[in-house]
Amino acid sequence: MWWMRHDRMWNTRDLKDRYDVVIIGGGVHGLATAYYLAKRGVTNVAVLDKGYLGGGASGRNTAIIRSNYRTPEGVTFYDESVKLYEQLSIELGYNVFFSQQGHLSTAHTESAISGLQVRAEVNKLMGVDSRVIGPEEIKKLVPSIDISTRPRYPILAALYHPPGGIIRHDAVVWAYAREADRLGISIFPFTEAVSIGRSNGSVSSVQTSRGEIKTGTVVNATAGFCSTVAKLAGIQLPVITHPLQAFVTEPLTPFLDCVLVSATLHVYVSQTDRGELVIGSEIDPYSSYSTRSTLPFLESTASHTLELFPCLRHVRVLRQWAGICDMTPDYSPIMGEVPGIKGFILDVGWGTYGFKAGPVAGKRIAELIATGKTPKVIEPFSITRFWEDRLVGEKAAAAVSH
Ligand code: PYC
Repeated sequence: MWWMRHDRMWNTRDLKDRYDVVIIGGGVHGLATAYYLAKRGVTNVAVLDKGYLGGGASGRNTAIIRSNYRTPEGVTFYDESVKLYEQLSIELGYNVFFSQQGHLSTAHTESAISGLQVRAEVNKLMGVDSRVIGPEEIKKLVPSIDISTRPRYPILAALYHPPGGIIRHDAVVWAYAREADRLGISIFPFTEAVSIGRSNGSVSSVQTSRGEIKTGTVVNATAGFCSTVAKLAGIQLPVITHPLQAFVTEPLTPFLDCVLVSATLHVYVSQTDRGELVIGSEIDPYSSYSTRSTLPFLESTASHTLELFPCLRHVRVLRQWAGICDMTPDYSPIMGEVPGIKGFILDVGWGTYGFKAGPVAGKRIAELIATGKTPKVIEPFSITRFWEDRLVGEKAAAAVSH
């Protein structure tokens, strides 16, 4: 009977001693890259992950999708990702529950309003739907929000971005993995890269916990661990890893169908299809690879949430967790080949905004590998920008990580 079949989402294969491409990192970025490579006919590809698929940043983020960035480069890039996400359930034949319920970034000071106005104008110029709205319109979109003058920082305005929303992040990872596998990609969870070989200015091999692989192309898609993996190839990245924490409440009757972000209060809130509230804050202020949760985070984030939604004061917290984020100095990612090391390709520096970029990053890194040409949309994010003095400053648009 078809409903009792337990087909595996992806197969277990033997590790070969040579692949055309080795992707380190089995999260949304690595798996999307593999899928788009396979669509281009490049299938002799191994995806390695030291843990289970999607067990790093892909399974720990708060699943917010948006393209309301601050720079033209950022807006163009993330807009392509939103468009790919819109088609993903159909393209991969798997419901990823993308709910484009709209995204609100509130302003609680005059200077924050100016910042949102700049973003709205850049968004509009690049064809992205965003506008600044006042408290009355915010209240219509989110009736339970407190727009009174009671809070210490009352809400003055918000950037409203209708295409933004939330998604089921596990479903995205599984869908990419399943389709990549079907198209012939080899996926190896619990397989750690322990060293990367170089010869004559190129990468030449990856030593793994299960044996050596010869290859001419290695993709580093390891998010919070990207600098440790880059070090295996002898490269130091301008990246510092910080923990980012979040928590989820008990399920509530649906009352919030808009993602709400307050950079001033360092909090973002959304409600899942199951009714739970997913709530997060800024990165922890210290560098660490720890994924432990802390009580001070929970206390401060919960109290800031109550400034926005006093009606939640009796709601119980179900669980909290942490991920780790690879922060760059300009809050933009680093993508492309490393000059001087042929075949070593970076897809890193994703900070607190990596999940929303998975499809576009995967598609464009695959294009770079398949054609040997850097696609225009990722050109601004080359590592060379750090010594060519052309940063892509996105700090003002990073939900709350500052
Ligand atoms: O950039 O939208 C964002 C975000 C939300 C949570 C962490 N980052």
